[in-house]
Amino acid sequence: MFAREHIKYEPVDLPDRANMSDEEMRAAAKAFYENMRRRHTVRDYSDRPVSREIIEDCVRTAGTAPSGANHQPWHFVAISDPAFKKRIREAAEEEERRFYEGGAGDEWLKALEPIGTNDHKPHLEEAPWLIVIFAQRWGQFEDGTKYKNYYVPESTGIACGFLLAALHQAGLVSLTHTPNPMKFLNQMLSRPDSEKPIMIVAVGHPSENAKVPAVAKLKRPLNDILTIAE
Ligand code: IYR
Repeated sequence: MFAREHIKYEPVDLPDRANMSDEEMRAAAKAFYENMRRRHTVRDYSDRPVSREIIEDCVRTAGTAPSGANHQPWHFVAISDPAFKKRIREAAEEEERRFYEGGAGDEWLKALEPIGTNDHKPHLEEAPWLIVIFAQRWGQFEDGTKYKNYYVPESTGIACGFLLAALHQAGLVSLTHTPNPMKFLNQMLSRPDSEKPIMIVAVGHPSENAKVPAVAKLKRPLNDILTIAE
């Protein structure tokens, strides 16, 4: 944790080295791609429960993400309590009704058509876990004095990416949900005003008839997303 006693630079030997051959590296890069391209954003959940221990390990992984000045400007709230999930669903659906009834604007609604989303969010109750990620705009030393955080959107974005990869690696499916606006989550989850809710990640197992939008599987080809200068 960022603390006053850790403010001075102290180099230590790099603790972990991969030490892989070029061939092993090629195989590992391919295997990871083959694994990650099988990650799907899923809205239909079964009632199979997920142990808290798995969620804790996935959040541990998220917490290893790099961050501005290593301040780790994030907090995760993991919810399995059905009453809590119901309240979150109700509040999120209220925001989403305004969004889908026109608040989003025509262009945004058109962009969402192929994804098939609407203001109906049963997955917020059906998924066994919801993980809410908060970004911390500033932190506090033990004596209550404040310090600023840096690159907060980038840092929390990377941590969310790690979380989604960890959940997939654990054999789970997830859905990133961003009700708009999300401020209600501060009050509902008793988080301070210094924190901004970034997203809700629904987590669980897919239902037997789970569907995904066909367009979600179209990924831009490498030559479209990568330029090489060598
Ligand atoms: N927050 C809304 C709308 C939404 C927006 C985007 I951009 C998406 O990729 C998907 C949904 C919702 O969750 O329905």
